[in-house]
Amino acid sequence: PEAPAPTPASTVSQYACQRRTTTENYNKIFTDAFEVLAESYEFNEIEGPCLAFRRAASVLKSLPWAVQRLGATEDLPCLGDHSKAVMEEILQYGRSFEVEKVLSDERYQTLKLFTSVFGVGPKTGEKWYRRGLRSFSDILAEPSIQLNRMQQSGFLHYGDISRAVSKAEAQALGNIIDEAVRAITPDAVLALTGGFRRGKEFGHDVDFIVTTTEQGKEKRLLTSLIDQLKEQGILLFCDHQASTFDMSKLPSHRFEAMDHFAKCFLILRLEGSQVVGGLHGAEGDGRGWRAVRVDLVSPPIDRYAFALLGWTGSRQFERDLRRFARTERRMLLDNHALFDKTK
Ligand code: 8DG
Ligand code: MN
Ligand code: MN
Repeated sequence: PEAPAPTPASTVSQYACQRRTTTENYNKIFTDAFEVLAESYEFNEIEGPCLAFRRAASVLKSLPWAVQRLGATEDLPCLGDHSKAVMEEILQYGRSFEVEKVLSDERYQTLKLFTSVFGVGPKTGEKWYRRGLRSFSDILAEPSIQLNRMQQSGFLHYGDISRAVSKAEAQALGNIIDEAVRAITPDAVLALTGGFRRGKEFGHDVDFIVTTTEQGKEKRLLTSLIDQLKEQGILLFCDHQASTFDMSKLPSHRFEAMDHFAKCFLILRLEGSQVVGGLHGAEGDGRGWRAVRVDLVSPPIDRYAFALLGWTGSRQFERDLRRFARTERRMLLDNHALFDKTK
């Protein structure tokens, strides 16, 4: 096949939402390094450089070619001196010493491990680290630690939910949820969103939007759906957050990472999934089912488009879409609405 026409670096937009990006990443060696550094800054609550490395990674991911010399990055946006220095190291030595230093750092390793548990964020991870805890057995043996319900499920299903979810598994879950919502109401609307909507082959969870064409009926739908899944015996964990959405309070002028729609963070039991020995022990071996993380969000139907757009991701794409709306169009975008600031 013919090689794709090279994208000139000077035409690459600073906004992720203005860049055509394939699912293939030709610059993984650099973007993996940037992600380690971004995460390390995140663990230390240093927001600027964290975002800068994530932005730089996003730019490199959009290129249909691999960067082979630093000169090729000259006209690319969002690559600062620090990013370029890391790339230079990798180009010259095949690895970055700064990244290796982070990877061998005990605090980074411990926070990375702790935050890999469902329900454990950087704050909790940090708290446990400061108390001298370094491993899961340290945590589970510490009598003064009260794990919340989410963290208990996180540990219980750790092996399964650390394992990537395949597209086939996402589709199987989609069928189960589709059948369940259609049993509740014939006017149900179900959409697969998140990474799988973007065409990814694997994900860390499966994200769905569920609603109905009848405005207002959606809140009962989510509750009924959870009851259905419980009756089927496949609900392993459920954290249900009721809607706090209020149309009259829009627009919200502050940047909001979270939206106000009813949603739930679930762990579901998926039958008949091919479970082979995974990275993290033999939890699933020979069992015929696996645990999967599922997110459901339930906006009223007149907010459907915004919810779908907001939950499709990626996080960087969403961030830049909002920044583009604000800076280039004088508009406010979030998961609820789009506002023209001049009107
Ligand atoms: P992955 O699961 O395959 O790792 O990737 P993903 O599907 O892109 O990530 P995600 O963490 O499942 O998030 C999907 C999108 O949903 C992402 O763009 C952020 C968006 N999102 C919201 N609100 C919330 C929220 O309250 N929690 C989470 N986890 N994601 C949210 O708009
Ligand atoms: Mn997802
Ligand atoms: Mn999700």
